[in-house]
Order: sequence, then structure tokens, then C-alpha cells
Amino acid sequence: MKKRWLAGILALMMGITSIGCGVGVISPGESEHQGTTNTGRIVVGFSQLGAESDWRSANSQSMRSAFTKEKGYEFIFEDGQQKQANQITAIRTFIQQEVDYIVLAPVTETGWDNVLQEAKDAGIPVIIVDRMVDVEDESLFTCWVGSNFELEGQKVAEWLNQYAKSQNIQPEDLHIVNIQGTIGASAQIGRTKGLADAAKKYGWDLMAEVSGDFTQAKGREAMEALLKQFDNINVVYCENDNSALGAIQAIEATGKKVGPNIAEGEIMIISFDGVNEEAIQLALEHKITCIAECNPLHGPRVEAIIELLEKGQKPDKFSYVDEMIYSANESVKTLTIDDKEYEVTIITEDILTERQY
Ligand code: GYE
Repeated sequence: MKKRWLAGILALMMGITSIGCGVGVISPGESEHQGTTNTGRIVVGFSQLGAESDWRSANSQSMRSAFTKEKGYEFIFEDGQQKQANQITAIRTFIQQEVDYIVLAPVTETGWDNVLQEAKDAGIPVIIVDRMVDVEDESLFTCWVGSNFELEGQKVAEWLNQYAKSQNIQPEDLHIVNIQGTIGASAQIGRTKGLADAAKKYGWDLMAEVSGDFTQAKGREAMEALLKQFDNINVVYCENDNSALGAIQAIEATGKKVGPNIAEGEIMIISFDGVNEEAIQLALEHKITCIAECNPLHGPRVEAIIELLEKGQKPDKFSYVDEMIYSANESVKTLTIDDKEYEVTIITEDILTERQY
């Protein structure tokens, strides 16, 4: 990689700017450079979208552990702080640095065409990770690896359908609110669709969809407002665990109880990720009734893709990660979606200790 020496010099300059030289400040986001010298390492620039959740922290950690100096990588990490403009700046900087690979975890799906065209023109492969990009021309990125967010939504919705049936709860008696993720992010789009489609199919009362931005603070705020607006909520579909923690705080602050016993006035919490330890603990206590796993450990997956590309081979354009569905409630054992059966993993203390996150 002949460009590497140049990237090394640039990385060195960046290191100097961080101790106050005052040239070449690259972005308002946080920047981390694992090294400043470069001797034949593969340079990977990673534009991470932010640090909004436990899932995200686990994802960043996974990437950092995959691309170490020991393994021959120079890893440049840029935190976009939830702003697409910061991510675009980071990508442009990676292009100027002539990195060997750009890895992008995009905050939202649209708006990437121009900057990805710039990367393509510069001959730098772009690997998309986690959320997707929605671009006119799919040759603007090399490949994508992440989760099937709509399937995650379908799984928890089907779990709810079967649970309601097992308890003789009528579909129209399910009064649901959706605390959505960051609007326009693939994880939000897919999970929102999974619920909305099921609500339509089964005749559930889906009363509101509001964003909690995947954070605990906004999840709490959203739930507080919803509790003021509706007095009959009995299911809260939270598009990640952090917003579920916020929703639970808001519900418990009003003296109401969270749990699966809707008929006895409890409010059921459904969630996604299964990364936050507190959320798994709450699931064990039946305070979160069902969690669709979302696996954040993409570091080794992206590394495998780069290894293939280094050998001149072609990775699959889209790679989906297999994921589980968790519940401590044993009413539903398996789910069928599009003729495929999924086993519900019953949460036990062992699951807490065995998890790799
Ligand atoms: O579920 C959420 C995070 O895009 C899959 O983003 C990711 C989602 C994850 O903030 O916790």
C-alpha cells in the first residue's frame, strides 16, 4: 500500500495538532488515533455515528479491538456525535489522508451519495457497518454488514401476538405506544415497520409513535409525555434498551408497574439490543418482557471483509448477522416468520454471565 507512508505522515500531523499546533483540525467530533508512525500498516478510517447507547459503546469497542497495531492496522476513529455533517467531514478527511479503507456506521440512511462518490473517485473502498445507506448507485460502497432490523421488529411483534393469544387478550385491547429510535436510521425504520405492519395485520391499537433517539434521557421524556396524553397504555415498544430504561423510570415515577400482566394493569415493556446489562437484569425480573437481540460485535466481521479485499477477493454485498430473541416469560416457545422458525431464548442468570458483550 504505497499510500500508507503519506497517511502515516498525516496521522503524525494530526497527533501534533492534538497537542496544540493548531493546524489541520479535522472535525468537531472526537478523534482518536492509535498511532502516529506508519510502516506498512493497513490504514482504516472509521466514522462512528456517536455514543448514544450501550450497543454503540460495545460496537466501538469491538472495532477498536479488531483493528490493532499488533494485527498490522492503523486505526483512525472519528465520533460523529450524531451529526451527519460531522461524519461527512470525517470521510473527507479520510480521503485526504489517503487511508486504505473507510468504514462508515451512518447515523441515517440518506444524504451519502456525494461523499461516497468522492471516496469512490479516490479509489478508496467503503465498508458500511450497522445501519444502511440509501444511495442511488450501490457501487458507491463495497459492502455492508449489520442486522436485519425489520426482522427484529417482526420477531418481537410476533412474540406479542402469540403472548396475547396465550393470555386471551383481544387484539383491540393492546394499547401500544412506540418509542422510536433516531428518525431515518435503518434500525428505526425497520423496527417501526415491524410493529406497524403487525398492528395493521392483527388489529392492535397502535396509539403513538414518537422518537426517543435511542437514549435513556429522551426515552424517559417521551414516555412522560405519552403517559400524560394516554391513560390506557399497556404495551411500550422501545426501539432500544436505553430508551426502555428511560421509559421504565417514567412509568415507575407515576406509581404504575411494569410487567407482563396486562390484565392486572401492568405495562408491558418490549425492547431491542440485549447489550445493556441492566436491561438483561430487568428482563430476568420480568420488567422488560421481551428483547430482540441486536449484535454489536462487528469488528471481527469488518476485519474479515478487509482480509478478503486484501487478497483481491470479493465479499458479499450484504451480510446479515443471526440474532436471538430473549424473554424470561415462557408462554411463547417458538415464532414463525415467513415460514422460518425462531426459538425464544429463555433468559436465565446463565445468559447474563454467558453473554459476550
Ligand atoms: O439498536 C441502538 C443504537 O443502529 C443497531 O443504534 C443500531 C442501534 C441500536 O443506538 O441501541
